Amino acid sequence: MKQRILITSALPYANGPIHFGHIAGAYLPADCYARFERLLGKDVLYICGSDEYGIAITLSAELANRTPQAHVDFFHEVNNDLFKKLGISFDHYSRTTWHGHVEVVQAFFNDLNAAGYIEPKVENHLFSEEENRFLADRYVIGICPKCGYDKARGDECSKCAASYEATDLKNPKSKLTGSSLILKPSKHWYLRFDKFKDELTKWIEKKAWKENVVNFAKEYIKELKPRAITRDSAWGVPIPLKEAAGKVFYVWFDAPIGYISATKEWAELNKKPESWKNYWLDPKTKLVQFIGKDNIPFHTVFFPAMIMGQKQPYKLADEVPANEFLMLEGRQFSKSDGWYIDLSDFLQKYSADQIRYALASNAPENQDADFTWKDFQMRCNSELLGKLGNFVNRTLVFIKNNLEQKVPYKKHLEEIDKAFLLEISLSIDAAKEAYSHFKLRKASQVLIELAQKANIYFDYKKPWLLVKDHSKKDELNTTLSLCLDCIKALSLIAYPIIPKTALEMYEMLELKNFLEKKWDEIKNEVIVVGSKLAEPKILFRKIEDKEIEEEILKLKACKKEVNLPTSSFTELKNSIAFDDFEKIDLRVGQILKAENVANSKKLLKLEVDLGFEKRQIVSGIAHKIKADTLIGKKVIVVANLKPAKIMGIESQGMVLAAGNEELELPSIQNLPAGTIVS
Ligand code: B3M
Ligand code: ZN
Repeated sequence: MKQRILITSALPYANGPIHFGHIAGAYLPADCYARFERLLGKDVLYICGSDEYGIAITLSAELANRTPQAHVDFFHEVNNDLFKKLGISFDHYSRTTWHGHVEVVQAFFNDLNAAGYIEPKVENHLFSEEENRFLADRYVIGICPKCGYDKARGDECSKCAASYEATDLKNPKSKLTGSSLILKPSKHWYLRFDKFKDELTKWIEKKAWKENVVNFAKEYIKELKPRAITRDSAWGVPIPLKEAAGKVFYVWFDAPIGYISATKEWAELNKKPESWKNYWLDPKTKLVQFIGKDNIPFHTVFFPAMIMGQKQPYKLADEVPANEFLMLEGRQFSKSDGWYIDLSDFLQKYSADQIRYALASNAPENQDADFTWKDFQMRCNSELLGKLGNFVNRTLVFIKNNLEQKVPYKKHLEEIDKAFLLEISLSIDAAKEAYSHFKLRKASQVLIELAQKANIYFDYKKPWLLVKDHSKKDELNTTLSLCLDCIKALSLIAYPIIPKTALEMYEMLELKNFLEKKWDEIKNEVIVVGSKLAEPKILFRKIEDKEIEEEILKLKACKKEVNLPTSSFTELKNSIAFDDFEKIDLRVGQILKAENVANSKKLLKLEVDLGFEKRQIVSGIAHKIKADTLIGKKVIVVANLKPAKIMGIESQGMVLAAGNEELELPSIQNLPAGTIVS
């Protein structure tokens, strides 16, 4: 029987259009993997859908002046359409507002409850008497308990970056109406994640996943606490308890169950309502869950724990290939700051395959990556067009002009021909290996290197000279025959990443039914000598400098500069004596290394040279500055701060920085590390 592979991509919130960052993180890698495994002849089911509940949705809907339903209806379509245009080959794209989702979520809760994993607890929450509802932290603003900033958000302060509970804010107000809030007790249901600690630890122990994924999960498991899985809201899956009227499940409880309900919907639409069980209940199925790094704890800890508490033997993830983040020209994508690229606009000017290749070849697999317009242009022009497109075109045009457009024959193979054939075969195997381990950078590299080697072979053989010498007819035919074999190999290797182009290449060889064949079949397929080839087509268009310059200007023009109104300057703290200041030992430090802390949008782990010793410093600036721009910089370090642990990582000091939305590090460039700053 065919091996079954169930592939999922994180369910994107239906509150805005997806951007390159999402695509590079969870959709393109999953799609390439799904296409690859289908080519191997596996029974692949690739499932996704919109995440439509939760505070992120209701708040965004209220700000857009729409009902949550109208809001998710709108963005579900927007994203579904973008995925189609990008060629993401979901077998089903569902949504968590699908009616069948409720039953699955409630059954999960009932099982956990019956097994003693759920506990209710009454606590004070912020309540708006004017709106007659409890407000989740994202709905609340107030005075920061730490720095006094008066427009601090309910969960964190955008000025001093403090993080706290909404109930800690001074003078909390509703973000939408400005009404004052009171504390009111409310009952919520907690899932005892702590009870799964041992089982989770044993399970994760055996996983050979990416290091950052395993480490992050392990850290998380160490400090597992009960967590509230219910919210006061009218938008969500209702709790199946009488006393929980007016409450719904927390979105991170219902969303991962969405993978299962989406599969059920797929099965129903296929008129085989029980067939979802082949994927979710059969231990032989391989479950591969593609996500961005910010979703790691939910997929490696919370959802697995929820499954462990079920009576049904649902599959736990076999692979969680989480990716790091993709930045845009050195900064995080942010629609609200105007720092983003409109995807539907983009897809009118550039092809899906161009962006798929650009993102795959620069995939944020082991560290954050940066999308820049210049890099995009380089990859499209010099790699796709200059290497791949050029080789395919010169070969086919040559055969058209000189060999009546017919497939040439092979005669005697010289050493160089044999070497080229071996290269083709090894490249196919290397690509197979790369795809099976989710390595898109590697697969892209194999593709372009093979195209480059093919160009070198073509140039070395000089068919334009061979054609002039009748005694070289066999060599001419052999050379071009090998070039056609190479085009076929390139189409096979390219298919998962640039499927449309790959099929065009394959069909230009007048070969048919690529999608009905398997990887090895295509690898070994013989192109029939003497058969007529199809018309050569241009595969890629050149992207002009002018276009790229315009894109860069447009991006910079959209960027919103954030200036703080004078009224929001924080009051000065009480004066201190000079002696107090003298206690702080400030030194020049040179940053040697800077890397993002797995699973944190904000934290950077720095290695700083203080002249007399090296320090590890964890700094909450990752969301505002790119790690590699810091390397080599000399900054000011509080060198005698007591070491502290931040997300389990020891920080031995502090780097001075100033910033709100933008961030700057005061620096001293001409003095050696270790110099005293006073
Ligand atoms: N919607 C968060 C996100 O888009 C969330 C993922 C759900 S996966 C079950 O990053
Ligand atoms: Zn603050």
